[in-house]
This record gives sequence, C-alpha cells and structure tokens, in this order.
Amino acid sequence: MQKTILITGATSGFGKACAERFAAEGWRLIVTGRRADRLKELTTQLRDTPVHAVELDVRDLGAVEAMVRDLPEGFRDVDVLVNNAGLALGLQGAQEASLQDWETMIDTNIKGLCYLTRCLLPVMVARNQGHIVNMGSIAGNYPYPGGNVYGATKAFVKQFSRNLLTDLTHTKIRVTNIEPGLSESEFSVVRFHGDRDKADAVYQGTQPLTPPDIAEIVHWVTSVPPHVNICTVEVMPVCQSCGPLAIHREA
Ligand code: NDP
Ligand code: 8X3
Repeated sequence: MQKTILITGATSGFGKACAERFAAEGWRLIVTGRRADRLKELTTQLRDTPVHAVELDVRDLGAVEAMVRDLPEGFRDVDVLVNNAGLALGLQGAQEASLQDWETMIDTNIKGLCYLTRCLLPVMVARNQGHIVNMGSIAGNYPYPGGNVYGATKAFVKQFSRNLLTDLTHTKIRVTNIEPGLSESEFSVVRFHGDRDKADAVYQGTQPLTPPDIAEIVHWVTSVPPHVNICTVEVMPVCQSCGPLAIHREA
C-alpha cells in the first residue's frame, strides 16, 4: 500500500530534497510552502508521483486547519509528517537583534511546527500509526554568537519532540528530531535577508552537508522496522565540531 508523507517547506533545501527522495521511493506526497511558483515547478518535476501541493504559511493556524480538513481522498492518512519549514533571521547579538525577526522565528519554527503536529496527530492516533519527523538543529544543542532566538527555537523543537514521544508511548507513533549542522541551502540567504555574498561566506572553504544528505537521513529514520524509533539524529559535516568553550579575558 502506497504511503503518504506531508512535508512542510518543500519549496527549497531539505524539504525539496525530501520530496524528491520519497517520490523516488513511490510515496504519495503532500508538499507545502509559501511560494506557489516553486510548488508548481516541483509538481511538474514529480509528474509521475501523486502530489497534492498546498500553498501554506505555517504561521497561519486557520490555514493549517483548513489544509488538514481539506486533504483530498487518498491523501488523508498521513503516515509521515516532516516538520521542516523554518528559518533563521539575523546573526546580531541579542542586544541589537530585530524583535520582528525574533517573532518570525518563534512563529514559524515553534508555533507553526506545533500547529501542524496538533492538527495531524488525531488522525495518526486514531489509526495508531504515524511518524513525526521534526527538523531541529545543532543550534538547539550548542550556543554560538548571534544564535540567540534561532537556537532557542530549536531547543524547543528538541524538548517538544521528547515530550511528544512521552505522550504517545501508548501508541505505535514514532517521533524523531533531526539536528543538522552546517548545510548549504537557501538557509543563509534567508538568514542574511537576501545578501548572497554574506551567505556564500558561510560555506567558503568548507564541505557542508547537502539537502540530499538530510533527505537520506529522513528516509532512513522512517524505513527502520516499525518497532524501532530513532529519537534523535545529530549530524555535522566532517569539517565542523562543537568546541571550544570561550573565555573573555580583560586586557
Ligand atoms: P531553506 O531556506 O532552503 O528552506 C526553508 C523552507 O522553509 C522553504 O521551503 C520555505 O518555503 C519554508 N518556510 C519558511 N518559512 C515558512 C513559513 N512561514 N510557512 C511555510 N513554509 C515556510 O532552508 P533549509 O532547507 O536549510 O531549512 C529547512 C529546515 O532545516 C529549517 O527548519 C532550518 O531551521 C533547519 N536547519 C537548517 C540547517 C542549515 O544549515 N541549512 C541546519 C539545521 C537545521 P517558502 O519560503 O516557500 O515558504
Ligand atoms: C542551522 C545550523 O549552525 O547555522 O540550524 O545554526 S546553524
């Protein structure tokens, strides 16, 4: 029986790579994102796959509810939800960061992820079947200068994933938090509000992870036997590490 995956943020980066990966495995896809032109391109690209594309801003609870309510026949039994839509905005210290950027990150990375989860869980629980794959980050585990609210939203994703598992222990539903490090996508262009030079500098002299690397991991965690739950996957490129601790000394 063909399985169904719902991917948020499928218009770029990890989400698009997941759509391509699962299409290649013969899954039915529900792909969402705000950019309608990108969704159209993806649907055309995956024309041999059953695809339901929905223009959706995950910050809009009413729209999320309507999307779930209006899923067409054949797409209602979502087997895997990939809560991938998200973003970082800015890299300034907390004392000078934009409050508007902070609100956008909280609304998208935390509230949007909660809306999708809450709206899709009742059907998963009723079927006693499903898998929620959340896109966390190493930024939720390790602090870095300017990571302030972005890292905190991903720390939320980490603890929410663990608490979800606790609430769902009596079911067969699985929950996985994937925590990637440096990965090249549109992430840094978005973080620097479209400044491509600043974005390119992030990856200069490195071999970062790629969206297909992450899609491979999402596919792997969903394809292990049903009694196995991969709770967390922390993944970095070989060129990255999480130290050292810093000390500021007076001159
Ligand atoms: P991209 O910028 O390439 O993709 C982000 C996706 O999120 C886009 O499809 C975008 O679609 C979607 N999105 C953003 N805001 C919204 C919104 N309000 N409503 C709906 N969709 C939205 O970045 P990545 O693929 O790298 O990022 C994907 C996830 O991975 C994010 O959660 C990010 O935090 C996380 N991550 C990224 C890492 C990296 O280094 N790249 C490392 C660790 C985690 P659209 O604009 O069309 O709405
Ligand atoms: C993205 C990884 O290190 O840029 O979540 O925050 S990092």
